[in-house]
Amino acid sequence: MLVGLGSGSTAACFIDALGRRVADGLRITAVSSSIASADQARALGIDVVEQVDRVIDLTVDGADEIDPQLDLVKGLGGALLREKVVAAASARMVVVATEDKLVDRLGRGPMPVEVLPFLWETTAWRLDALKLRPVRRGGDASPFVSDNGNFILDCAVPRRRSAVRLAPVLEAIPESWVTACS
Ligand code: A5P
Repeated sequence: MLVGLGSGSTAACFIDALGRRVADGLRITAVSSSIASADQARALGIDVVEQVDRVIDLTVDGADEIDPQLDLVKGLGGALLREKVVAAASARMVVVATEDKLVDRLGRGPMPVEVLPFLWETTAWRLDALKLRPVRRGGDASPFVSDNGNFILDCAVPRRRSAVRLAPVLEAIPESWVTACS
């Protein structure tokens, strides 16, 4: 199988378990959604590739929020863009999460939006105009930089707005990616 690896503490547990199976002789190839997960997997003897020539069979990842429709917010670990690319390239995705991730509506916590550093402030203005109160992760002193070299703007979903309906609005902004998705 070609297996997609998620990112974050829950995905790390899965990678550990997968590493034990590989040590027992399981033969799989993996694609990772972050450098941290790739490093962890390789240290466990898992073959990790960066290019694929077919659909990923199964991806296992965590989530930050899960609503009753199984829509998710992801990205508090900062790996949202690659997570979304890996998920979209997968035939099947399994989300592993503890009960505290279940919410009535998305937006209990921040909704991360990954943006290009180039003109990032203009992107922040657009998010601000949508009343999402974007805050650059890490602040001015030490901004968080993703594996893709991008910044993350943590947004607040207004109480009466739907994060799911906001997702396509955000994706229409040329410089941003978001992972509030079905
Ligand atoms: C990483 O960018 C995130 O999407 C994680 O998958 C998500 O935050 C879940 O992380 P934990 O398992 O650490 O809660």
